[in-house]
Amino acid sequence: MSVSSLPTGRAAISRRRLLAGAGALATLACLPPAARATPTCLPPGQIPPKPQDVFDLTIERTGVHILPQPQHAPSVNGQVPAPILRWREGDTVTLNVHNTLDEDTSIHWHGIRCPADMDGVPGLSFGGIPPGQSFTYRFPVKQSGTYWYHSHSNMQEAMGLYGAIIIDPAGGETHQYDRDYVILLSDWSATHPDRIVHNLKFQDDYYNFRQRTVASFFKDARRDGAMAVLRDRLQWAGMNMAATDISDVTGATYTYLMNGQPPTANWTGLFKPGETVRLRFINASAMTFYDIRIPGLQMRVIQSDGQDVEPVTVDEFRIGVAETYDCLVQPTANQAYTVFAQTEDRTGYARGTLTPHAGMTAPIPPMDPRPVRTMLDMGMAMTHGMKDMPGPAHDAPPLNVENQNVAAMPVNRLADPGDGLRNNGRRVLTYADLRATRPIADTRSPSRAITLHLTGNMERYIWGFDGKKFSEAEPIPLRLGERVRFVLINDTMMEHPIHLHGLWSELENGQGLYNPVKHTIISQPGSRLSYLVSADTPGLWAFHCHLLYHMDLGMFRTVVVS
Ligand SMILES: [Cu+2]
Repeated sequence: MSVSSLPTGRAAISRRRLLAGAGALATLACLPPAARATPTCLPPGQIPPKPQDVFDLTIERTGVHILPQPQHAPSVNGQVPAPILRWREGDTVTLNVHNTLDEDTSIHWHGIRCPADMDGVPGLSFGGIPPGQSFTYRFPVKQSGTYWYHSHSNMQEAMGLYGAIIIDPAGGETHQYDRDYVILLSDWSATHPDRIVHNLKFQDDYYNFRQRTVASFFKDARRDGAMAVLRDRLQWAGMNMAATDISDVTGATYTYLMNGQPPTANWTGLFKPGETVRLRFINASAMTFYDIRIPGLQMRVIQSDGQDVEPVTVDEFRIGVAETYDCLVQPTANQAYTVFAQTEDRTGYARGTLTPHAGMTAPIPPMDPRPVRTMLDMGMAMTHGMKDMPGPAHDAPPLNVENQNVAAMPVNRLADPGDGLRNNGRRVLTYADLRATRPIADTRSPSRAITLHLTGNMERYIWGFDGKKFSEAEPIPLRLGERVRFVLINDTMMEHPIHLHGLWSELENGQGLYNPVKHTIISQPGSRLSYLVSADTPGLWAFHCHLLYHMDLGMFRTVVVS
């Protein structure tokens, strides 16, 4: 499809309004795939009626009208987000990916256990897909649940190249439900990702318009005492960090999308009162954590990262970039409900509606107060000032230009819902709640531990492991068949969603044989956590922070299983 074939200007906008009003299509990019057999273009969030095992996916530059101003984005079969792929456990899937862009591309199947040469990371798995060429991915599907896929080339993922994967379990679903929707969250900017990175390098709080003020000093002083507040402020000033710096990129430039639709377009899912609805939440953002709730409804969390967990009933949960959570909800009243996904920094939200009647809406709740980072996030919760700081652990990386802080007292934060979610009067999911429904397969103890510090210099916008960028670091070698413990110590003030390709990460959250199995694990600021990995698939695997700009600026390693 050529961009010039798309309606533009006023005609496009009025058509967009019509389509949005009908709740039919997210973007103008979503046109019927004329000559293509698969996959068909469904309304956003709608899961294809049947699983398939052969797909033709054409990556092309497409005009999209998510914002008032028209943009171009890399798309799959003309769709942003890319079409939902529905597979069946036990099938061998074939995915023919055609590149019509003028640059290399790739597709990575996030959370899918496949041979390393099918993983889709240029430079590790294969050479990438050059312009005008095709690549066929083929692998057996050995798992079920909710996953997603995205480009691993350049900044294509940040610009819209992502989509959902739903895999039907071979033995049938564990839970009964009447309706099934994907709720894919993402962040969208009119500014090119390279320009955003440039701006962050120029000034780390470029997108942070909410620095604390003199007025807030006196407000805090009345509450906590002037000396305590002054000491706290001086500490932050001495560290060249802002306690309000929650997200690097904010609502100042981002519009937050639900199934490709901005809050004004209001993605809508229908239900009949009394029905059970499955919602498959996927965070396909480049840089944004969301806190999700549906005022008036409780959510039964049944899966995390595609894996069944013992159901946990909650009012709210946080979803890190690249994580997935599946929930069941049972709306009984003949009323609409707002699916509310406020960003962690409270600078915006994605929003949609579950309703028995198209066009019915529910109130949008006000956003919660923004979180403020504390000494807990510095890994110094027990100390009273920088001077009293105990010496860093002996394995900690040195303080230098690439490492601004050392968490002297990193703590276990798995039972902590996270900054901005504590004591808010709602039952909020934590990692400590996650308990697998099946015991882990490999019961051996780990033979060794690999400790990694998550490090950075916020001011210079440098990120890494152990104070080293990817370009300076050696790969992490694992022996095929060995079982190791990864220990992550977060020396930075930010959450990092850490993703290991190709292998499972069994989070050690105290559930023993029933520890949850994940592909992406949030490391909270100032925290220490660990997970076990069985190195059961050979090859070169990417291991990185899934905040795209952190990955791009150094928080990336290669894991070699041989
Ligand atoms: Cu990160």
